[in-house]
Amino acid sequence: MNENTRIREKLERICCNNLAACTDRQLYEALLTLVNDMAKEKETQEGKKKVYYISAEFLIGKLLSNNLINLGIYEDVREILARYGKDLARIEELEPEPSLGNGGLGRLAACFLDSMATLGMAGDGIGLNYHYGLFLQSFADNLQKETPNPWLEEKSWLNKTEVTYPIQFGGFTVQSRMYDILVTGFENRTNRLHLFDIETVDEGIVGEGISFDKEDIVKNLTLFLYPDDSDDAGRRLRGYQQYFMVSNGARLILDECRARGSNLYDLPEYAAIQINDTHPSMVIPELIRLLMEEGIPMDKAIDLVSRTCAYTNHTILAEALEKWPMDYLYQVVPQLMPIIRELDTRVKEKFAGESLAIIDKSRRVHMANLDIHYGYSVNGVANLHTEILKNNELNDFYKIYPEKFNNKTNGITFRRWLMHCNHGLCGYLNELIGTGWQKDAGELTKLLDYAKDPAVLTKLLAIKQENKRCLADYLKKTQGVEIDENSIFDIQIKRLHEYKRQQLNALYVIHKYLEIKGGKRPATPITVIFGAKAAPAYVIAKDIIHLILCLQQVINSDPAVSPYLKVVMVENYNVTKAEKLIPACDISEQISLASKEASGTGNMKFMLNGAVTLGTMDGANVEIAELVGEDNIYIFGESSDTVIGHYQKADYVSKKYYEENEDIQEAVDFIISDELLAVGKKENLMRLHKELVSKDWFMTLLDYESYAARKEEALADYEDRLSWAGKMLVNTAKAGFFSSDRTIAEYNRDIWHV
Ligand code: 26Q
Repeated sequence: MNENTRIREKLERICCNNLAACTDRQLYEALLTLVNDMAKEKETQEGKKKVYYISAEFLIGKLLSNNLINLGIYEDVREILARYGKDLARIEELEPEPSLGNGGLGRLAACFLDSMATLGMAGDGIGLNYHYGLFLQSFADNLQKETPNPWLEEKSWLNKTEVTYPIQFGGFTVQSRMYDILVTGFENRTNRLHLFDIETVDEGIVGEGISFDKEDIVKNLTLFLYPDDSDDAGRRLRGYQQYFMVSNGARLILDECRARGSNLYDLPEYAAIQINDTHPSMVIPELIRLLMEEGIPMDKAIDLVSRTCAYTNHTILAEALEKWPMDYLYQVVPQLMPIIRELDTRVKEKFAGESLAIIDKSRRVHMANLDIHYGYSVNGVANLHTEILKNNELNDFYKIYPEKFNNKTNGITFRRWLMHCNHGLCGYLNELIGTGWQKDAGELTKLLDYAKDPAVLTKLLAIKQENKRCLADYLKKTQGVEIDENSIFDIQIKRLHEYKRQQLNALYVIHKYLEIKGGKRPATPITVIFGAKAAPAYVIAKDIIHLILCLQQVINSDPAVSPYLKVVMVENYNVTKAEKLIPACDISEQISLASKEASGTGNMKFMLNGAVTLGTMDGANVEIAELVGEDNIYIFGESSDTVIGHYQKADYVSKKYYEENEDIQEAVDFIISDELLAVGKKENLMRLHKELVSKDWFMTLLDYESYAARKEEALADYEDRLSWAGKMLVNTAKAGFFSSDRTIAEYNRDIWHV
């Protein structure tokens, strides 16, 4: 019996031998069962050691299609369904997206799970089962509105387990339960993502928008994923969430290690725990506490934990480095405080510097410092980022623990970010260079043999064109906006943050608008697409969204301009939308202020799909630039050294740039022009204008001139389509380095050793 027949019979059995009569919903649920059954067959016997990737976020996105691909049955299933007149793509649309992450850090965790399973490593994820993922974003009156984003259904990817633990907080105890999502590797083993929850969560306490009673921990503990910049009232809840996550995780890890034969004194031989930013850092004192409960002396417990835990840093933004006030911790997790104090005392006995302390003079616990002292590895997520950590932010630590520091440049899974999202390009690559690249991404360089082949270049352009047509259709269908599929698609999609500088892009849009109104039309029309959510409490970020939405309204309804320039702000940007946007992109905007974007991973996804980067020498852009060479990327802006110098000397004055450059002044002042005020809110636009002219902490105006000049160059180069296609080809060909399979192999080689 061949594979296709076997799968058809299985699916028929699940559908009670009536596949033909099934609705799409029934088929979706049947496919959940099929995938789960087949995935379970690949849960192989474990070796001794296992990786535990603990993270407050796993931005997994929809799973159906990826699981079918990884199990090697995508084509079979599509074809079987088609025989019955069913459309797999339509069925996929029924799947709700689990948005269990804010952005890069959460998506990275999801890519890593895919790669660990694909490489055949025993590596599980540990996190929380948020009932509502990152808020749903809608636009009204050119403003962002937030509503809850449910994803749990009667039948979902979650498998309820029998694992439960009593988790003690200051003053009360809750009973947890573990739910598992199976993680399929590409033609390899299955691992698990363990998500902990409590049964008392009450979705009924949600009020207006995404508001809810933040004090009622028993009802709200896993209700919401925390957006990254929230109000003070929610901080304590975040503390409860973090402890709940790590206490469950620590117990599970110890139970599993014992079951695999550990006597706990050999813990580092059985587990490697990767701490994804500081959100899970309480796992260190919690593990020490649990080991001591087992009768292990404190010195030994500290030693064991310090050889088991490793820490990844994802940011140098001071406001994102977690510092917990001791008073909070005494309230939330009093049982950890004696341990944290002892860990701090030991540090203070050994090292004098205040910057190295775990507990500072304001009685705040520095979670990163805890990780660095009591973990065995500290890694940054791109070369430049790691160098900045070593030489600047964490220099005092680097001096005492040079051997702990290492770099692991981020990566992305090519299963989702090429095979699943770009069937056209994937199919053509298979034809041209074979399928070896799917297992060994380095083989994409075989494409370089065709760098000057007009037939290949023409085909790449045709694939891009088709993806642009699909995106135009999708945006028409979902948002009612019409865009010209023959225009240049210039895309910036990522969280809204001042350091990522969506405002810089918006200023250029204004400049272009005024230029076109003045009679200077671009050779090819331009469509500037944004997608971004702003943290609900981040005022300026929301003002920037307001500006973009106002520009969209003014520009798109101006008949003299809109044939040549359009602005689209995609509503509710998420993983599913990224999968449609990225394959259709011509110009990838990666324009953060140098030194601020630790790595970026969207930059890699665009590159892989044949977009050309317009970016600063920041994060992984630096490595992209080295790989593709200067002819195949548009770099602009001041270097990280210069920027860091400005911060150190506090000598950046945005007003100077505003006053001395007419283009800048004209664009900035347009924010508070009559035209924009007619469609926007005076308060928001005035505030943003003032911010740019009198503060501009992330130095937007510093780089405006070089940004505009570089973008003009890219737009001009686009006119020579074959030469542009050559750049596309080189970008795809050199993207192999950014496979998360490579990243995970490096983590294993240097840190985990499983
Ligand atoms: C911290 C304190 C209190 C509340 C929330 C937070 C918080 C939440 C989320 C802090 C940071 C985050 C997320 C950070 C993040 O996504 N960082 C990104 O990580 C990517 C993967 O390494 C990098 O590519 C990006 O450059 C980095 O910005």
